[in-house]
Amino acid sequence: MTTLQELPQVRGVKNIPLQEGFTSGHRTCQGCESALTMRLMIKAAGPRTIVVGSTGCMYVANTTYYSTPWVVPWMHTQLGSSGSAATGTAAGLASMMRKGKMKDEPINVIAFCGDGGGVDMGLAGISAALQHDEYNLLILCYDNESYANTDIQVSGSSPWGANSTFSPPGKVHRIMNRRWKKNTAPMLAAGHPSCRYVATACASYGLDFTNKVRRALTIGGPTFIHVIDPCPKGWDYDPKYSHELGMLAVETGLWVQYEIADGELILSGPSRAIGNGVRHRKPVREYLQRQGRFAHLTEEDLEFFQGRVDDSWEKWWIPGIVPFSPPAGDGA
Ligand SMILES: Cc1ncc(C[n+]2csc(CCOP(=O)(O)OP(=O)(O)O)c2C)c(N)n1
Ligand code: SF4
Ligand SMILES: [Mg+2]
Repeated sequence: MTTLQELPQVRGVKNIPLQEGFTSGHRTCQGCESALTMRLMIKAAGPRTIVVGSTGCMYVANTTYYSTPWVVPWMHTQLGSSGSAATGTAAGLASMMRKGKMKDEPINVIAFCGDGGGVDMGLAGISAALQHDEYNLLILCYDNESYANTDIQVSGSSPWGANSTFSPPGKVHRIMNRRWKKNTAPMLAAGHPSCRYVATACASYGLDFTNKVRRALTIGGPTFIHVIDPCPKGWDYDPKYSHELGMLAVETGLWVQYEIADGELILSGPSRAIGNGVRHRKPVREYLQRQGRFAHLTEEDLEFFQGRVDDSWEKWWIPGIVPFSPPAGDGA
């Protein structure tokens, strides 16, 4: 295993590093939260970092010919291969250092993927990467809840009822996407017992996200962070509201922020306050009705949606996170 960098936790937003690793030169849409996720991710990691990115908006819009915002080594990888690219990069570095072909120094390896690339297509590769506990790496899934780059197709991470180019509401069927969003982070945490760190975050809570990236990069072994990214184009709202929508996703209890470090689950930000009962969840409609992709939802649909979120907080074994029931007592 290669050595790890020292990346202390950042105390206070004013102490987030000023040095940029993701600068001008990208062509993401105005208000693209995924671009902010990239910017904060690399600020947290610092310059001695290799970033590998799978196909999607954060590849295509960031690597227009002869122009890129990345000022760290960056490589594109195939849509479903963030996991294998991360393992390969970490293994390559370890081998070169072992053979004395490059200086033995701590270098962060981060592979990012979209929800299409990670939650759907590349899930097997991510699973394999999380089992290779001899390599230090972070896989970051930026979730804009669609295959955005190819014009907003529904993914396994798209919310129930969302209008997309593959799930347009029609006269016969108003709700075309009837699948509930895949519960990716807990699935990966539960399924990979030797993975030391899995977290969820949102760039609207920049300090929380920054510190999660740093924890992931310093704990050792393969790690995973799932970030929700409001996308003005796919979610259909004025770009100036990305930050607010990210906050609303958390404040309504729809997106739960937590980290699972060495088997210990810790809620963070508003999710912690909600979990501790010191803060009420905002009604989900306050989030849904701000987005054109839900404009066709009826009152009944909104109540259904709210009911599912309520269930996740009131009936799940671990509120908002684990949907099983605890084992029944043996009656003894
Ligand atoms: C194997 C493969 N199938 C399809 C594509 C076409 N494609 C390019 S980007 C993309 C969307 C990826 O969606 P996601 O991973 O969610 O990233 P986003 O575009 O939303 O940022 C698709 C389907 C591809 N590049 N490779
Ligand atoms: S489509 Fe969405 S994710 Fe893609 S660049 Fe635009 S805002 Fe960002
Ligand atoms: Mg996507």
